[in-house]
Amino acid sequence: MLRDDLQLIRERIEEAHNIAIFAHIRPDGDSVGSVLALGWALEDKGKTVQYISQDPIPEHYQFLFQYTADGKNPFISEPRGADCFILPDISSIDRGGDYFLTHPGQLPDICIDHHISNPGFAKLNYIEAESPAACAVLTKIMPQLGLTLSQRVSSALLCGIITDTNSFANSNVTAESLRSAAALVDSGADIFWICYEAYKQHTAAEMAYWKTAMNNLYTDGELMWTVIRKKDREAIGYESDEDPGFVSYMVNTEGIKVSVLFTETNEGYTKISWRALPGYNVADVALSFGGGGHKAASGATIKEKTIDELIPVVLENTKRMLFK
Ligand SMILES: [Mn+2]
Repeated sequence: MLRDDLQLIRERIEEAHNIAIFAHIRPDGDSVGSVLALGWALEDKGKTVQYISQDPIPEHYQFLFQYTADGKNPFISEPRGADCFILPDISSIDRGGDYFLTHPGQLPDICIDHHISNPGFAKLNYIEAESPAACAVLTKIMPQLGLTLSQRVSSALLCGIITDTNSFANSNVTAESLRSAAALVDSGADIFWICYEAYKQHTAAEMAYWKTAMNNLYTDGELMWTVIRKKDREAIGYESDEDPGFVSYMVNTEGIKVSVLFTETNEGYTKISWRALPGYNVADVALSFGGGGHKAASGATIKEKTIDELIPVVLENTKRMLFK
């Protein structure tokens, strides 16, 4: 069941005292925004909340921490003694990190998500695949869960919607998500400030990353790709293996329909990110490599082969599946 009764979800939340909310591995703005928004709204209801992220929170989203009670990062890496587990924006249980894999007796209680590939792995699921962000789903359903959209909750939710829609410019934007965003602005979210902090402001190291990405750029018909190796990132002082938006920039090149970014991660794995224009479904391609995502944006991480072994295989499969 992919869309359980919201009343059941509300009852499950109301009977809980100590709630752990999980960011997904390598959290993005929608993950951080949805965890903080849910957590703050639950704290406003008197609940004890644990904010869980196995991986560090990217600097771009740390501006939201100024809304925490002590102005500090509230995230810890593992839950302790929680009686309810909520996983927003998490499309499969392994995306929640190692905790559920190493505690097979613990099942997530509630998953609220927008990924079409989500199988409904929690006890209670609410998945809206047509929604552009988990934060957009939450904006709609939180009032029905008895949770209030305060100014800080609205700011976190708008951060998620803005980042997952590429500032309302992706093909996944719906009229409803625009209405949700407008409601959040009505509740006090500052759209300029959120866009600037989460999205526009970039570091000198990110500019050097773009230079590297440009240098490694290749085109084959309607397909464009680039490669970011670990040694390149080390040479320019770009420590994170998260892409600061280059894969989306590539797909907006005239004549290009699909872009692929190959990143050698800090662990030496290969992370592949696909972006596509409407009419091309890269979710299926990612799925064929054990990953997942959306029609227009998807990803996979592969440990078994080196980046140089993978590049020709991935490009060949991408072309075969999308440009028959
Ligand atoms: Mn999302």
